[in-house]
Amino acid sequence: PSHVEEVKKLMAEFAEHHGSAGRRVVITSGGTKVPLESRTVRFLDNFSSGRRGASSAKYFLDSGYAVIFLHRHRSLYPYTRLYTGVNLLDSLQLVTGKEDAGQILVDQNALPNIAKVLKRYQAVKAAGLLLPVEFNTLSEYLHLLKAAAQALSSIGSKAMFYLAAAVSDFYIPAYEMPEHKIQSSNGPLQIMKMVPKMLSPLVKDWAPKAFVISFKLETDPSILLERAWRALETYNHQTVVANVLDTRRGYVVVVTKDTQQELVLTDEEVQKEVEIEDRIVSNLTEAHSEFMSRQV
Ligand code: 9Z3
Repeated sequence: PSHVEEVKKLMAEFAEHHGSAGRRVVITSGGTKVPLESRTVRFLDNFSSGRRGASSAKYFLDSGYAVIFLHRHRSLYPYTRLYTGVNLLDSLQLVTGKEDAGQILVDQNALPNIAKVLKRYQAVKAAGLLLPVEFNTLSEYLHLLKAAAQALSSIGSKAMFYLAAAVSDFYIPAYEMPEHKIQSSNGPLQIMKMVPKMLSPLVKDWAPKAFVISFKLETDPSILLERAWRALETYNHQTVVANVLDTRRGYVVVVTKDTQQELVLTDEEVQKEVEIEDRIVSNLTEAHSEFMSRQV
């Protein structure tokens, strides 16, 4: 991607700025886009609103982690995600009196908890604890993930990778990609290749000491755990968080080689707007502590 060099610099600064003491997490979030033509009219997209990643970022920040937030352009973003349903202009009012001219009033009923959220957001920003990096395409995602892993390689086991982005399994290699819009008169499309799995080089080469968590998404619950185990066996990383599309907001299974733990929200918790990411993040930060203590 054209901005990869610039992003590498920011990531290196981010890694240095926080010294070797603190823990960092790279959160990936949102779906990747795979173009079908180099002058793209059509593309294949993976579903993800980005809520899992954006919400988790907040809980990691609350737990003292610094966060690289590698997310799909325009997917949900930490803190501001709480106001995505709000029309910003409807919640502002221009003061027209002579002395106050130019001032703007905020309707705090339209933006619930805005003062508290703004305070936290500004503190996180001022301390440089959140580095947002955007991707659109699968290829951008892969290059930027590699860059993040390399930037954090110096902090070893203090780095966590929380791979919640929905990543395409299929792509078209650049050398096979047509330049112009594919014509339907040429018949059905049979052009996709399998994406080489980036989890292998991430675990083996780019960040061999880091604590790595991947997410497994299925729509058929009966194959979920078997797929999670297979991923752990294939890639040899620490944890898979398994979820089913329809129930992902209230139920996940945290799977390791020797354990599997269900995290479930009760109806009462859902009503109180408890978020499952709160549970996932506290489970994983604890596991990360244990992982770090075993490395020394
Ligand atoms: C997930 O499973 C995430 O939990 C969701 C979150 C994408 C379901 P939302 O963003 O949804 O809150 O709307 N992410 C991983 C999906 C994925 O592509 N996993 C790959 C796979 O299942 C492995 S890396 O093969």
